[in-house]
Amino acid sequence: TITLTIDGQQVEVEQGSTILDAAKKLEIDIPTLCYHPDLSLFGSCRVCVVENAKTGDLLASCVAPVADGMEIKSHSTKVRRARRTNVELLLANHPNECLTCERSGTCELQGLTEKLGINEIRFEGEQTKHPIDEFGPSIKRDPNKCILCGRCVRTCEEIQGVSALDFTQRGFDSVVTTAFDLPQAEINCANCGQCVTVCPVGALTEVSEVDKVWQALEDENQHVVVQTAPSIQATMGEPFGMEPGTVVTGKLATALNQLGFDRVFSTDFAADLTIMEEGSELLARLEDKESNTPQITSCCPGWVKFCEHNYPELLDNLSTAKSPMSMFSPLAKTYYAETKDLEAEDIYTVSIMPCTAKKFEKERGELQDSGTQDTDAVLTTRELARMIKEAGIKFAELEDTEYDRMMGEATGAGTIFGTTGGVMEAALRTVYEKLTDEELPRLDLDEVRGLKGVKETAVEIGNDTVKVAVAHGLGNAADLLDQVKAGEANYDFIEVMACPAGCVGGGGQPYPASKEIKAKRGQGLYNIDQSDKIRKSHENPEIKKLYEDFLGAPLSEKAHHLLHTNYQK
Ligand code: HC1
Ligand code: SF4
Ligand code: SF4
Repeated sequence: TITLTIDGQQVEVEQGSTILDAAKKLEIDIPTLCYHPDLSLFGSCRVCVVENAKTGDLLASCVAPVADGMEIKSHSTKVRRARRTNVELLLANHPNECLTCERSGTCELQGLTEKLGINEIRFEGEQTKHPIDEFGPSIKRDPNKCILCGRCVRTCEEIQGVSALDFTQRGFDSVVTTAFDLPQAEINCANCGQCVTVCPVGALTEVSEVDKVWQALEDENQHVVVQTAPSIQATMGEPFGMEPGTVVTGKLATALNQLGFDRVFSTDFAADLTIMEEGSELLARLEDKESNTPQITSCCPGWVKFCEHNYPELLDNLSTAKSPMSMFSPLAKTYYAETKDLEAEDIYTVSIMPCTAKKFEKERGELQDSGTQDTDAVLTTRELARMIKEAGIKFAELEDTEYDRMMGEATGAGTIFGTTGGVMEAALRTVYEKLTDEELPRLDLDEVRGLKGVKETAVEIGNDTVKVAVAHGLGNAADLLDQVKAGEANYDFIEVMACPAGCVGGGGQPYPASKEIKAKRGQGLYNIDQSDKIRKSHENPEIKKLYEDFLGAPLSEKAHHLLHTNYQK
């Protein structure tokens, strides 16, 4: 170990640690900007500089290694001046749009300006001007706000293995952009929004659909039906100051009613339906030795797009079941519409998702099985929070109410879809009971829980052993699928979620989102499951009724028409 002092306090750390690591151990707060704990070290912004007391040198603490006997000052005059200068230089080339920027209040650059006591910018110069990319349905990129921290570039490359973004090498004009400067919608981008979640400023945001939804809510000719994704129940409290993982299901229902939605339904209900269809498909594949296994989940649009680009040969392995969101919407416009004597066109479907890729999913040409576009608008968790704030609703103080009946009943199985491993666990609960006609002895499948990149287990079902694997984060998924392709791994069923930790870590979730925060959100969903009376999809009474009254049976012709899809090679 190495011993050094910071601000006169002695600390011991492992060799190879950085000064920033040592400061963290002493709970000394050093400001950072380009640094991110999940990414490789970069050391470009020099906001984290500290002073070597013996030499007077300034060191970027996020990259500078510790040395025995080192004496560091974390907030000397020299340090504070350098930090201010570095941030002022960023501000000099940053548009003065804080008042109207969607990151106002969560922007790290704004936070630093306040923290470092910067109240003037001493440098004045020309500002770079780049075109804004807002051509796709999911992600808006404003290079003028980019501060070149490279967190998005590193996330897309190191975590997602996509490498859709990079720096151009043109000095003052240097900027983060896509290959050939193409709109993000025209490249291999998976729309996962992980770049958005790490952007410290407003350079990367979702494409907002808030105005569209306000309009629909005010239109008396539209019957507006909303569905909320599983993970939202454990994250929606965060923008209102509540602890990550706090369960706010009842408050969500109240808030959505107050906003004026005509029916408040749940994507968890449709997640149960996905399990019925996808589980039946798996049973069929397991029985037919000729069929393509492993079966791979298809509910994550980021993953589906990644698969279309990078693993077209595995598309036949994807479950043909649509995602819960995209099963829900055509049912809202047919099954539910019939009970109200409404046509599909009279119904406007909104889904509240933790996800930027769902905005892309809803635009897919094949998802029009109700006769119109099935899902009309997708709002991220953050966008719904903005609407709730704008409406003056005090979310944290709301009373709990219930979701509406018919498509609002959620089981614990549907709820855990929102965290990595949840789809697998939910599926096995149902597949086990369908295959054996016996009650599953242990519901919690701990082997597929937690944040390990790739998880695997084998489950004894009757006389069969079903081998399963779970990957979250596209980089981890690629590692797993390369093994499958090379014949080195042999699974029956694989769950893939594009975002690290699954939807609780989605690109549309509240800022900030560390690993610890994502783990708490996931635990929130497991807590809901644990306390639910019904924890298996096939026991959801509203799902049973849907099959009795409308669909017939899983994989029936009607189910195929409304609930299954195909993929683009
Ligand atoms: Fe998800 Fe899903 S879990 S994909 O992450 O299968 O977005 O939460 O709604 O559709 O149910 C997202 C979450 C969500 C779908 C479900
Ligand atoms: Fe990369 Fe995902 Fe961002 Fe696209 S949305 S640039 S794939 S991190
Ligand atoms: Fe969206 Fe969830 Fe997939 Fe992330 S893991 S892209 S939030 S569906």
